[in-house]
Amino acid sequence: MSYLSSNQLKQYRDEGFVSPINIFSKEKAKEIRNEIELIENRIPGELEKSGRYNAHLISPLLDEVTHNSKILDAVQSLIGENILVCGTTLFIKNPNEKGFVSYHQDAKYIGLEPHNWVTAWVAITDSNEKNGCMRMWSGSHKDNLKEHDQKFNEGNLLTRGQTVKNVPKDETTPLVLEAGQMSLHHPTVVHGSELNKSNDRRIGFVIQSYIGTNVKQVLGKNSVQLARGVDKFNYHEMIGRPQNLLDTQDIKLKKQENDNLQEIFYKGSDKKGKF
Ligand SMILES: O=C(O)CCC(=O)C(=O)O
Repeated sequence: MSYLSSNQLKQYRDEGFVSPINIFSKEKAKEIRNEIELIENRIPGELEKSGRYNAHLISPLLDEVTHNSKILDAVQSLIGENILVCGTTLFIKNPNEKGFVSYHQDAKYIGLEPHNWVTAWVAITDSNEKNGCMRMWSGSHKDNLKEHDQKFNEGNLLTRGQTVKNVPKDETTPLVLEAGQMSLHHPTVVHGSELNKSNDRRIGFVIQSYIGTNVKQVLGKNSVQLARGVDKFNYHEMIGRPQNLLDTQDIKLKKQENDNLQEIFYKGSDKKGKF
């Protein structure tokens, strides 16, 4: 069992995140990395641009992570026992590419209300200051939603290049993780990440997000999987879990879900970015 301790709960309440939490071994992380790279090799482009979303629908190993009971115990400590998965994102930063994530709040354009949800960032490779780990503006989750500039800027791995102004970057906390560890962060905590200056890839598999069954999608349609408990609200369509790697029907489902996500992420914007 890995329900959060009272210290971890206090960290989440005070700072807006909990980290690090051990989930699986480095060997398992390597196996998962191999599956991701096998998909990239077998179907070039499948995990790029808006294909980076919902890879758990085509990969049994990423599905296994998404439904991992240690992760769900920790998540249950924060949002209760009835838990849905409404999506996942692969945040991959290759060496020599100019990828970064501007400081933002997840809740700004994601349409999930109320904020009874949490995001799990699972390290598939080590993630540290050299390769551009996430950095958190501690305590910023207490202030509700902030204004975001929409920059659509080069190298920005966010849909709209959404950016919160005046973030005290020198005071942000780096979330250093070893492969197989995770962090959990609050819907309104301001966070971002810098360039990967190492010689290897930095891969984060992000369950974005685990939502309580009482959470609605107010900007569009988000299908879900039941991760734990029961769903008495029935706000969302339920979808299945992959049995095999790269099943043709699963690839179609992923594409459909990702098209729906585009509608949500770019709602009200006359411009679209590459994700
Ligand atoms: O992977 C990163 O560097 C940023 C990810 C992020 O913004 C998130 O998981 O909400």
